[in-house]
Amino acid sequence: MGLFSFLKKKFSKKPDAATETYAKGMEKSRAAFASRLDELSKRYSSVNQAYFEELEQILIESDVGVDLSLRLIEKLLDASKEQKISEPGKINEMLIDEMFVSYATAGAVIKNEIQFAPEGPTVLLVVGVNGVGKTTSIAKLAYRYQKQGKSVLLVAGDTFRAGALEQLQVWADRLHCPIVLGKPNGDPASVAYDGAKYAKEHKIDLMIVDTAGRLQTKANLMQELGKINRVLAKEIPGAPHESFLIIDATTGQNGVLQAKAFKDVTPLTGIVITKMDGTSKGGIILSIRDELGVPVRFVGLGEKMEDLQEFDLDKYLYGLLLGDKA
Ligand SMILES: Nc1nc2c(ncn2[C@@H]2O[C@H](COP(=O)(O)OP(=O)(O)OP(=O)(O)O)[C@@H](O)[C@H]2O)c(=O)[nH]1
Ligand SMILES: [Mg+2]
Repeated sequence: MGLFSFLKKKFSKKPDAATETYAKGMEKSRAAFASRLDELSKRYSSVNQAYFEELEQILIESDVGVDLSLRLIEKLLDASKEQKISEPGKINEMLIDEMFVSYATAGAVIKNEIQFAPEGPTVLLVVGVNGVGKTTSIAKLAYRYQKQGKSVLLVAGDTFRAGALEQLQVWADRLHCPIVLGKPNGDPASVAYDGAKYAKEHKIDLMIVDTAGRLQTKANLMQELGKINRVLAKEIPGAPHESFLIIDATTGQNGVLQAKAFKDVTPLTGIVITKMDGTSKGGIILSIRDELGVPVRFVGLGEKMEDLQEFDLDKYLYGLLLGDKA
């Protein structure tokens, strides 16, 4: 059974809340990708060179990435020749299957939920450039784990941007969770140190460290994050247990470049892609996985607390391809 029929079957019952969040958050991407695939297959009675060129265009414009797009098209060309398939609908189904395979086989398989340390506080470091949604994603993650019964501490390591401390404070108040603040323009590593002490003393389950998103040179970034990492590791064994890079889906391939730069300066255990609801280029998830091998752990599909969802490939493909049409 092809993936398309598999998805249709899997989601044929009334979708759960998480699936609906995907379907809604990916409306724009679906319009740009699935609708165009549909329209393309209706315009051609059988596939030819021009068909594959148009297909390639759709993939690239959906931010699947040039490399991956070319590889996918090549595979389809081969398969269509070998198996003598000329029906556009069949080729499109094969494309979806190949996209799934490319994701499933690139990089390590990992559970998306934060992996908690067997003992003591678990530390999550959150990094990314300005305005990508670090602070709001932190609030959403805090909310998620509080609901799972964990005690959460927020640590305001962004001492650089005016208003950043206050913004995190507002979230801490709303979520009723403790917060450790540094001084404006203070050393983020010393805030990380204070946070680690607090987390140990108060037996916190999850400590989330916000960092400054200023665009800086690689050397500065490496130095700053390196220092935070060292301080955390010294205070809490194995910390930071998780390091998430936040990427704004609306920045497209630029986000992929940011991810490469961050991966070079600090170890990453996962990626959170925000603002999926604001882009028509939902293919970015596939290209990030293809080019970095770092798993996408969570996806931001809207502004509400519940809109940060654990990444699920089936739900993602459902949102990208079917939505309300299942
Ligand atoms: N629609 C939508 N908006 C989002 C999402 N995630 C974050 N935002 C919005 O993006 C804007 C920036 O978010 P912040 O969390 O302040 O970003 P930041 O990375 O902490 O920014 P700096 O601290 O300036 O580096 C806010 O207006 C958020 O509401 C999402 O998944 N969907
Ligand atoms: Mg912030």
